[in-house]
This record gives sequence, structure tokens and C-alpha cells, in this order.
Amino acid sequence: MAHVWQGVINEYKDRLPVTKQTEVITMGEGGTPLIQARALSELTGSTVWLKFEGMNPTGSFKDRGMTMAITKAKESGAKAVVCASTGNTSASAAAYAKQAGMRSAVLVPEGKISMGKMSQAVAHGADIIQIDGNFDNCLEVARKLSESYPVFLVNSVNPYRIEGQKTAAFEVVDTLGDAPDIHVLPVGNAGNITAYWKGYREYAQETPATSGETLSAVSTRTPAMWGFQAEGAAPLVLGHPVTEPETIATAIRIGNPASWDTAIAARDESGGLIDSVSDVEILEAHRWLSSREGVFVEPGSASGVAGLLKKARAGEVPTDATIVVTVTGHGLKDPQWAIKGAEAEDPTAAEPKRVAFDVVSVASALGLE
Ligand code: AN7
Repeated sequence: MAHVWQGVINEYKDRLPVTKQTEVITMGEGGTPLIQARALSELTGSTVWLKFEGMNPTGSFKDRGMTMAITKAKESGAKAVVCASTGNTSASAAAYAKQAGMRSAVLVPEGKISMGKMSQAVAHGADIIQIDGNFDNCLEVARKLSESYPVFLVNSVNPYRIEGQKTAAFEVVDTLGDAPDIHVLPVGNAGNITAYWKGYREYAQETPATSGETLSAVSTRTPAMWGFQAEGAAPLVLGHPVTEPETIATAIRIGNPASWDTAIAARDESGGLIDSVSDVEILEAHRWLSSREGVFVEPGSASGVAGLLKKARAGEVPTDATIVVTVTGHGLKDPQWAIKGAEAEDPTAAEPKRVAFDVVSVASALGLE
């Protein structure tokens, strides 16, 4: 019988902190497509793959960590969870909390989260608190709230989030047969780069399983980790926190990443890099993905591709390599940029032709002969 995907905890339970008694809270997350990026491959002379995390239940990679965090919250008897978020974490927390029968409170920077993400939190009945401040301010409050009140913190400072998210690296190796040469991804709060690096390292060595036996290595190597921040929110590139982060890519509008040290470790131990890309480069990559690869992502998700394009132009991308780029969230989260991007190329793009109810007229409008 065909294998039916059971969600990341059930699929990788030997490598995650659960027992047979754990009630797993899952919505079937993970198992996302690894898509060949033909245009990027042609441009770079390497084989480029896109790990399309927009295909998770709430439309972003956050679901991998959230299944783990909410499962552990439930196991510990929590009745409510809290998170700070630029949008995707709140959408995921709200959905998984409902799945677990828990209450969720989400703290978001006022006016700086996309409509799609906000509507998810609303739809799932989260208690939404808009904070007059940025993500970093929200996270500070969420942390303090969880220290003093009976709410379970589900931001990626919660190590269970990282555990769940590391499964994306396992999937890449399971699909390709080994680790890629380079893994490229956007960096905001830096949980994901931390998680991927942990996953790749664990898969490349013998590891004690949760059940006690020893798991042999699955991959023969680990990739260089290439992370890209938005230029106006690039603390890891600058080497100091940014108090007023600014970028159109609201998902990664973060000035003081919680996983700072582990992101730097991932960069250095892997022989990788963390660089920045401008908003113009992010939007160019966003448009590239939708118009050339057929993959629709939100702007923040395109920063990895923007970085790859930037490095390719500088002649710094090796040829004949295997490169995986994680695109972290779905384009439907923040669709206005698709319209703007298409209009920039063709001002009439967002005004579909109006044609009479008639085959000949439609054929003529399409230029068919
Ligand atoms: C689409 O939802 O921080 O470096 O609060 O939504 O692991 O933080 C989102 C981050 C990349 C950055 N792409 O990942 C939040 C939040 C998308 C994102 C990132 C985020 P990290």
C-alpha cells in the first residue's frame, strides 16, 4: 500500500523527543515538495531545488516546529500558548492550538503583518494583541508573559520548535539521497537556519535514537549553509542588533534574532555565509520564482533566491553543485506583491482582457489562429 504521510513527528519519531505515550498533535505537516528550479539551474550551471514550505497546512515552514511545540505543551498540561510573530508563527500557533483544544495568544507588530496571516489568526480564534512596536518588542513581552503567567511559549526560543523544524533537512536528504553542497534560506529570527544545520549534522553521524538504539548515518556530508537577511534588517551581517528594522518582507523584519549564536555557528561550522539582499532584489527574486519557476511564495521567502541570484551575478556560485533553496511561505499569504510585480513589467497585467461570450472573440484575444 502507498505510504500515507503521517506528519513530521510520526515520520521521524526516533529522532524527536516523544514517547509511545505522547499524544501527537499533527495536521500532516512536512513531506513538502522538492521542486526542480529549471531557470535557476540554467543560470547557475548547478542543479537547484526549491524546498516549497508553503505546502504545509498553514502555508509556512512554521508548522514543522509547531506540531512539536504544541504536542509538548499539551503533554505538559498547558491550557494556553503564546507567541510573538511577524505573522506565520501566529497563523501556525493559532491553528495547532485549536487542533489541541488550547487557547492561543499572539503578539504581533501593529500594521506590519500581512492580511493573509492576520486572517488565519482571526479565523482560528486566537487572542490577537497588536503591540505598538516591532517583532523584537513582541518577543520580549511574550517571553516575560510566559515566565510570569500560565502560558506556554511557542516561539523558536522553545527548543521543541527547532527539533520539529530540523525534519526539513531530513526530508531533503531522504529525497536527494545525500545532503546538497549548499543549502540556501531566508534568515529572520534565525530558528530555521539553526534547525536545518542541526538536522543535517544529526543525519551525517551515528545518533542515539529516542528509543535507545543507535541510528546509523544517513548522509555522507553536510552542506554549506547560506543565509540571507533583508538589508534593512540584517543584524547578523552587521554584527549588532538593529533597533528599527525595515523591509517590505515583513516576515523577516527582525532586528535582534533570538537564535543569534546558533546561526553564526551554523554559518561557521558549515563553511557557509550570511549576507543581505535589498528589497528590490527580494522583489526581483519573488517575481523570478512566480514567472519563471511557477512557484508562488511570499516576499520574505524569496530572500534565499535573491541571495542566490546575487551570488551568481558575482560569480560566487559553484557550477555542477547541488543546491537546495528553502522557500519558506506561500505566496497567498501576501498576494499584493504578485500584482505589483506583474504590473511593474506590464502595466496592464492585472487588468485581464474583457471579451464577449464568444469563441472567436476569445481566440482572437488570445492571438490564436
Ligand atoms: C516566510 O512568523 O519570525 O529565521 O514570527 O515567516 O527561522 O525566523 C517568521 C519568520 C522566513 C525567517 N520566511 O525564519 C514569525 C517569524 C518566512 C517567515 C522566516 C520567517 P527564521
